[in-house]
Amino acid sequence: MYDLIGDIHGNADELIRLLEALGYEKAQGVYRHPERKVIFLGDFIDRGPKIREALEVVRPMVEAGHALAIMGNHELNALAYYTEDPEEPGQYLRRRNPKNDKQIRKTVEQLNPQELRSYLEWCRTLPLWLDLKGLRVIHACWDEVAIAQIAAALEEHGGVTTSFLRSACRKGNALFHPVEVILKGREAKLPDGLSFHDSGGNVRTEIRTRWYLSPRGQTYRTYALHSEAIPCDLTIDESVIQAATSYPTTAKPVFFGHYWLSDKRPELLAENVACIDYGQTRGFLCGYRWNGEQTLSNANFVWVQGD
Ligand SMILES: [Mn+2]
Repeated sequence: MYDLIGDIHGNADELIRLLEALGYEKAQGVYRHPERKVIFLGDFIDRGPKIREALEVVRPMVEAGHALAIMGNHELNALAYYTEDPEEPGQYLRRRNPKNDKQIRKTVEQLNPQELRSYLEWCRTLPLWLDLKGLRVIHACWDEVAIAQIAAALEEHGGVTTSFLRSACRKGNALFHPVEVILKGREAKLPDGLSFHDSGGNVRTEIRTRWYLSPRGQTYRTYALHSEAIPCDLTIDESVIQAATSYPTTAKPVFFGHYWLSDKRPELLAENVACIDYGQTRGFLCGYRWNGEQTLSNANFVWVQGD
């Protein structure tokens, strides 16, 4: 059975405390449990103070078979940031600009070039989702159409190659939208003229949606994952409804991270939908102890709080 662990972002101390709280012990340099495995939900790097130490826990667990891991948007971004665009020599698939430089800065500061290279090659091998017996795991959004497109492309490109990354990183290319959806979630534009400030202080005109729900009959505020910030009680526009999908209540449970649902006690989003990313920059790291149940339970969240 599996223990799911949300976005670590270089918070190795919290990771070790959470593993220990879940009964994992270090032996021959690798955390392990006699009966269980971890599934890491991606976003291991950037932001936090102990990125190397976090990777030194996660990667050996995966390589020794004590854990599975999927890719987060920060891993894909890092790969693209260091992959030169074959069509535009001297340019990288992820643009070098102040915003993108800032996102990866802590990782670049904390890892030496050899470590970074080795880590990126490992990242390239990570799956973008897992569809296992009894559960599904993805970084941000389970979307059948996007997943089918990406699966076909992985086959065609032979994995997360430079050509795959190029298609995923350039607006207008075939993989841009599907990869955005699964790694960053679905968004919906607010009615004209409306905007809000996100938790980072950025002005936003799009909401991050509760993609697992049907938007029919909802307002922008109720359909948003971070609803407290949304200044709009208008009913969701028909164009958003037409483009939306939802996650069937009868489908296998799905686990994801990414959303940084801070300031509250971890809580299921639906009986078969669990986000386990709760604002770890303040030292909060969340997990879910899964024992095969198809109806998830709030009692199975496990978390540690930083100092
Ligand atoms: Mn993320």
